[in-house]
Amino acid sequence: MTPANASPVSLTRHLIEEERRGHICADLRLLLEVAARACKSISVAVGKGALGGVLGEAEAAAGGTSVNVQGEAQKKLDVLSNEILLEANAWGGHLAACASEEMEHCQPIPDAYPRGNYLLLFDPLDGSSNIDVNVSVGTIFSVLRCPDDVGTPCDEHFLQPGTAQVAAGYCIYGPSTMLVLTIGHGTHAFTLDREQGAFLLTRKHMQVPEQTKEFAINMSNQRHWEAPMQAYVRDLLAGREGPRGKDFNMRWIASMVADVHRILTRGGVFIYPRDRKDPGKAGKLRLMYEANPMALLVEQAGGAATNGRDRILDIAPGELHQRVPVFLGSRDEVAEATRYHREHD
Ligand code: AFP
Ligand code: FBP
Repeated sequence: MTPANASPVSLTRHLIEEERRGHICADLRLLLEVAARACKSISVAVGKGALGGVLGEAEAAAGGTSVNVQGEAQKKLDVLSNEILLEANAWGGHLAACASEEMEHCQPIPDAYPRGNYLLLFDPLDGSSNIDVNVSVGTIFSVLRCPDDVGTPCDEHFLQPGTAQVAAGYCIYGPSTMLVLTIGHGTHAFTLDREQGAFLLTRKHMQVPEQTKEFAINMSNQRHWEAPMQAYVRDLLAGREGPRGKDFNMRWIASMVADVHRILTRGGVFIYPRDRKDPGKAGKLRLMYEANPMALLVEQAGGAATNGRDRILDIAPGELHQRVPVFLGSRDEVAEATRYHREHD
């Protein structure tokens, strides 16, 4: 039993206790500690802002703006955060390979270092359009087991459903820096104590309220949505006079980490639906780097996550950078949005 005046539990202690409970092995514990350390370095870079010379777009070697595998302009902090995560995770001996939203293919651990049994995926700096305007951004990560006897890991070894994740988390760089983590035994939040340089447990077993009156969606895309999505949002906007019988509020930060953090804290539904304007018409978000880790965190907090029809965590990925429609958050509201889509099919 923890005494009432006990000092706060650090991430290190939390992970050691989870290891004692048999929920993780030492290698996974060390991997998560390294990921958290990399997030601290990114937090320092983000926090310096203009003083660190890290704002603005990254330059390509050949001149002009650097673009990533998705064809999106890269910010200097996208590139820096990617390098920090790759470097921090290269030498620990617990990883076999990393895959990043910013890189076309996965990167096996260099031969100079021992190779471990895990695969790490990350979106190094999600919401990077917010960097230059000083609004919250974050890092999202997901951990999978590397299949046995694969030799040198390649992209196909990452193509596992979200249910196979052994850990997932994000770090939000906001007014405070917070790490939100699950290893499949609840979702817990740690706040960075900048004086100590340690993440301290500040919310154990986060719980997303089952119902909500708040939705998060980029309404400017409305004309590109399919019919059931149009109908669902029309009924939300109709408020208490409409079929839903209650008024809804809207929030959209354009930083998934920040929107999901709000939902884990006070409920809500986050939606990036199927969208005719995007390649493949599957919306903007990536299954492996954004949807899967966030879906696991939200489910572990009692919420739900679907692609409008089916559970996100059950989707069998076909490629590393696959996009997927995302509906996640308060359980009853995700069920309602999903019902509109299923009934339409
Ligand atoms: P960036 O990292 O390129 O800014 O993308 C962030 C994101 O994928 C996700 O965090 C947001 O929810 C979403 O984009 C916002 O997209 P819109 O700009 O289309 O609203
Ligand atoms: P609070 O300080 O009470 O949160 O109010 C903030 C605010 O005045 C503005 O910062 C913001 O633009 C606006 O409310 C948001 O209002 P709404 O809830 O109507 O979207």
